Amino acid sequence: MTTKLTTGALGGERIRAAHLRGRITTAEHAASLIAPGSNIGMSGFTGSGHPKAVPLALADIINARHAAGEAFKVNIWSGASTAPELDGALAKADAIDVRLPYQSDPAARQRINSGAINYIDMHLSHVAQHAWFGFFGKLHYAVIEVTGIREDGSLIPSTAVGNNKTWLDVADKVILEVNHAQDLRLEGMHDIYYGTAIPPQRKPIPMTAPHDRIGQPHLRCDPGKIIAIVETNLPDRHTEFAAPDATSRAIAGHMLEFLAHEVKLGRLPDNLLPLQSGVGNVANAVMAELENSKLHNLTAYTEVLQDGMLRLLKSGHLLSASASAISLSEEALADFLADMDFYRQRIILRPQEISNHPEVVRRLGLIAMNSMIEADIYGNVNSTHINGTSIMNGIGGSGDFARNAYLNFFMTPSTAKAGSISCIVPMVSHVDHTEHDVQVIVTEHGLADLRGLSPKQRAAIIIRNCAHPKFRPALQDYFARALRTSPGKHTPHLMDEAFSFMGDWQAQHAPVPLRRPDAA
Ligand code: 0RQ
Repeated sequence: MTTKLTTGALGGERIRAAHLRGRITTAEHAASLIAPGSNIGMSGFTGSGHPKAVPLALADIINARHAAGEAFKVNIWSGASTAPELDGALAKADAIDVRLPYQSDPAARQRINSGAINYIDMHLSHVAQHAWFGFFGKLHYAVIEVTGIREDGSLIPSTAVGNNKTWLDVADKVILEVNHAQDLRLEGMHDIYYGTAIPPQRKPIPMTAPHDRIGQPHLRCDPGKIIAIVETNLPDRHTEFAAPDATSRAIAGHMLEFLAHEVKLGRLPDNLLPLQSGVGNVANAVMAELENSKLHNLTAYTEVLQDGMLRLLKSGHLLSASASAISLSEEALADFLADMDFYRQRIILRPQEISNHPEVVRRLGLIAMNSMIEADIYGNVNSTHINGTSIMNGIGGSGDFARNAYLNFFMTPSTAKAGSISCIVPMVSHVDHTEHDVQVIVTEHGLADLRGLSPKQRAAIIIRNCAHPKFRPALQDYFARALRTSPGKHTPHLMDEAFSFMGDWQAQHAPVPLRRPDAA
């Protein structure tokens, strides 16, 4: 893998602070300053705003050290997922010991599931405060991508804010990547709030509407901590979305019908409440359906803006969008750059401790919409694990939003792996969102509104409305037998069958198993 990505000839004009120009160097030199065993706070959130040259150079150094028989690993903290040149390169170099709080990289996932990486999968709103509390130990380095450095040394953030504010504040030493590929017109789009404190000094966060600006547009950084500045000219990772299909459109259709009904009942205003949308194709399809709806004057308070949200801003359905990052396909990025002045008036990018803050989420009353891997008949949701032992990505912000939202949806196609696995199961193999947090479950077959229902009432409606018809009889049979023979009748289960679904019944009747043992 090459690290010759910094041109060294980018001219330094984005480093307007004359007193910092002397620290401009190459990615190779900057990476060589990082010691083995270090805790490194990287910028980056959903493939945007991550450092793109120093991590690659570090992977090269570590590969060389490993080849020479030396041990060299580092601990990587980030905002959320990064990209092949960060998580991918370092994972392939077997360079990561501890990784937190979220990843979605295939190489990192493979090393986590083989046991090589110690992955700490965390609620994204917890990360900054746990760093201030000292729960993770000392942060030795912050490696942060920025769009530019101003005359006074303050930093123009790039396409993601994530935990940058915290990493810059708590790190001993700072390496900056100034990325010329990030548009300078991003300046002013960010709102960095410096009013957070640790208990018992905390004060309320002064935000009462999703578009409120409560901070400043720039990041501060103690110049004494900056040990290297590297110039790059490299793009973010672009996420391409599948066009909405019949399944994702059906899921979106059920949700919109439900929301319209809530408006009719007077439980939601005509323009709903601020929307939070998770990642992935289904979430994107829901946004696309909103575009075809009669809903207007919507707002968004979410953690990442994907193509669908941008289109909703353009079409006028959405008035404003607050997030921690912008993560776009190439096509959507072209539109974003072409119409930057329009988007600048409507988009605010914040630190993730604010975009995901339970206090703000509860006060604004969000409508949270997140994808899941599977749900069980009682409404427990698994967002992260395959077969209970292997991680997919991580909980990300889904817990921050779901537990504190006004209304939450968890959505999935009813089956996975070409219809061979049911995403509605007797008992989830891992719980991320408990039955106490989950309000509405949606598949292409229908929607289960779990509010105000007991476990047994929930089971009946989840099986009837959400399970795929070919798995429904097996689930109904399980539930009926559990009702008869379970020692406890509050949450009836057949504990010896719940995971190996479904014993004798399956051998005799089930066309296909609900959970395939080799699914990965
Ligand atoms: O595997 O890629 O090998 O085919 O899981 O599933 O259907 O492509 O769905 O891309 O929307 O991701 C929950 C993972 C859904 C995602 C999850 C397999 C399936 C496929 C992906 P393959 P799809 P999506 C915002 C909020 C957690 C965090 C969150 C996620 C792969 O949305 O990571 O919501 N969310 N954060 O085949 C076995 C099942 C399965 C299954 C799916 N029941 N059994 N495999 N798969 N269901 C983001 C942030 O916070 C940053």
